Amino acid sequence: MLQPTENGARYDLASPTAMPNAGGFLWNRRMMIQVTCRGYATAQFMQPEPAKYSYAPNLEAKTFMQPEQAYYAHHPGRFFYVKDEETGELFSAPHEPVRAAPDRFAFSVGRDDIAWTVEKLGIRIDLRLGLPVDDVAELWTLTVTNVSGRPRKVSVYPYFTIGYMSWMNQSAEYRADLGGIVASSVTPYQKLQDYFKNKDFKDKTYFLCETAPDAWEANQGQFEGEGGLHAPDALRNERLAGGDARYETPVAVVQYRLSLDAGAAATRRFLFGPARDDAEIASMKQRYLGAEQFAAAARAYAAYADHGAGCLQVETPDAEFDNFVNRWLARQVFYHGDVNRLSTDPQTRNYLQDNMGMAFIKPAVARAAFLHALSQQGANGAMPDGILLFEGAELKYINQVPHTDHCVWLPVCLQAYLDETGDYAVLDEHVTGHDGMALTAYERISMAMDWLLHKRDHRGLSYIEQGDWCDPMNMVGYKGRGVSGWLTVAAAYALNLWADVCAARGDDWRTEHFRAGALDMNTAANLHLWDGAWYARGITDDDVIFGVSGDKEGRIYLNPQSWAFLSGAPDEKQRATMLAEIDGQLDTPYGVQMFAPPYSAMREDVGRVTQKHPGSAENGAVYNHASVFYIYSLYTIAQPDRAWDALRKMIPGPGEDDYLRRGQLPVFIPNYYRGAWKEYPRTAGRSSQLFNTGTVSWVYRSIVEGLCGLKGDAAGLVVNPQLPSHWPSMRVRRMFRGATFDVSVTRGAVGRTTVVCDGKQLPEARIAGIEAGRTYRVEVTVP
Ligand code: CEZ
Repeated sequence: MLQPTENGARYDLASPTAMPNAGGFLWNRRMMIQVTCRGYATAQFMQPEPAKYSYAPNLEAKTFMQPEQAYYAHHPGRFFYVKDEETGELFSAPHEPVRAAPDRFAFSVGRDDIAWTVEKLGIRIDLRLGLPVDDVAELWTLTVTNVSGRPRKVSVYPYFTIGYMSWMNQSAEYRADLGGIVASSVTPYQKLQDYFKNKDFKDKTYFLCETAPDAWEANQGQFEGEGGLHAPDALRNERLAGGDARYETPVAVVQYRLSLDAGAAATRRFLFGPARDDAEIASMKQRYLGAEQFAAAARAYAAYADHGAGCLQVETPDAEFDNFVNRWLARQVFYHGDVNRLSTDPQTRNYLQDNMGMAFIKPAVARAAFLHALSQQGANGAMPDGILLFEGAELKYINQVPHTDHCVWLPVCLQAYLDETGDYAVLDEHVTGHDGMALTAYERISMAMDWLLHKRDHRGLSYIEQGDWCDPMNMVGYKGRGVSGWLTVAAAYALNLWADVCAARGDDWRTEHFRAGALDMNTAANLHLWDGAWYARGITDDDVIFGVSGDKEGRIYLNPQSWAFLSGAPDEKQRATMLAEIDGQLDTPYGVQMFAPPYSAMREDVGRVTQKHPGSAENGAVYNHASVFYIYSLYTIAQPDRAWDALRKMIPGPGEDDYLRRGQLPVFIPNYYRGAWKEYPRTAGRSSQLFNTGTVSWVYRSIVEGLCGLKGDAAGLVVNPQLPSHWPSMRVRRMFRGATFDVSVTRGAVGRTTVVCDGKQLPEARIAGIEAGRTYRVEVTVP
């Protein structure tokens, strides 16, 4: 049903019904498209805020990307109807809207394209979607092949949703001069100032055909008639009627009437996208629409995607895992770091973590991002809720809700960059902040650490206000008194990391100051939050401790435990009970739940998180971001087996049962899998299908630093692989500071990790004096 092809470079799904919501995504700097195996598509482009060119049939609310999107008959899609002219039989590729059972089906997701092969009625349809690197457009290739062994007459009708563009003005018509259907609209607005903002918008949607069609229809209602989308009236006629849309819902449908000898094939190319005016449409056509142009765009896109290759290739006893890490993981990390989830005001913590991932892919981008984030710091050291990326961008959605954790991510994420590059000079860069002061990055992050120290209550615990890492935990502290257990230990971890940086600079005063602060917070956590076997999640405005053994729901949360491992709050005995409780209460076959049991009803002193459906998102899902914090923390306390177990569960497969349950191809990590494993076993494990997630940068980091144990420090590469105990060996190719390390790790009768580098045994498990351009052969023996 599902298998890797082209040596793992693609994944092919052989059924349109087994995993109906499974899809793939493509992006470039200006746009993103997610397409399902059945042909539904969600696309957006930046102008500079996210906008659409293929709309739903009703007015869509503007919002951020949602998990578990529901698809419905008129959901935007890219469909190709095929009609046998002799019998009138109909099917559509990829699968919607006709839903005829195919004789053969392959949905194939690649790094640079998404493709289908669908066979029915002796006709084979091959489809391929690619994107240009620097423009907003979909490049579609359709090939129709007669595989029936006799001459055939068929009509093929590409159907591209344009949808409800505007309540002010929308229309569409066939434009022979441009060679396709062009829909026009006016982005609806009411405020005068929006006129000036919107007037250069790309309010047209074009569908251009390389080969002039035999007929067309631009009016959705006319096309569909009484038959419905699965059997549209228009397809009963010999030819489409050539209609237009005049303040009616536009669509782009064209017809090719093909006579194909046995074995013969016909290829058609299309360009679909938004434009401001006819001139832009004409120039897009010239730039992209043609066999050579498509080939050139594909080469350019491949070169772009090559930039996201990352710094690691692994060969372990688990081939599917290797394939995911080597082919897909870095791609998803690169997506986040390169386009910031196609938002103009990424949440500060997301921006910093996504760029933490970029430290392994394009460190210069990460560096610039850290400095850019610091330029928006407030005079009191606080970081804003979102980082504005463009002139005129505004804080929207969740960024208008005060969260208290943003400062934490500065040292945490920067550490990965420093370890990867050794570029401590970044700390001496001067950054002019919103406060107008030109301070060094070092001074700014120190200010942020002081802000964390300051924002604490009389017990020394961190205030939460309307949320911390957990966005919807909005009512623990809205009256100004509630505190976050997670943030308290997370801040302690951040302070400890920063104290190390201060120490390396010989800044004794700050080193002492921040170390003492971290110790104070860890002590406060142990005094006020330790519940006997694990740490509480927080204490509410009304002084109710929660995330504790006395709670029926939300009894144990993962984040306070993971970050306590990182902060060093628990002693060995505490660590042992915490791990046992996590195993017993949070672990599931699909990963480790963010907390358990999920809330079944609103808790007004915890907030919106308790209103989400139990087992979805932050309400007790296997929320992969939380789960990977745990994995990362496990590597820091030498728990390789637990870490591996949770890490492996993050990737769908390898068994067919697991794929079906998750409903997702192993080409990305989603933001969550349904939890509530005990309460709602039927839906447990189901993927959210949302590929925007802070998870992936941490997965990459956990694999580089933890599993492979090849982490940089100021002057070299520290070697400490942490294989799960059932692995006898693994190989790693690691690119680091311009050099390449071919590392083979084997288990042996040694007391501690030993390293032989280019034939010489090293005195410690650390490679120093690295020369860029060189390839090192490294043999590591682990106990
Ligand atoms: O967004 C993520 C945030 O982008 O939720 C994480 C948070 O740490 C990330 O920064 C945990 O809360 O507001 C909501 O209820 C949503 O659930 C968002 O918080 C959530 C969505 O998954 C965004 O795609």
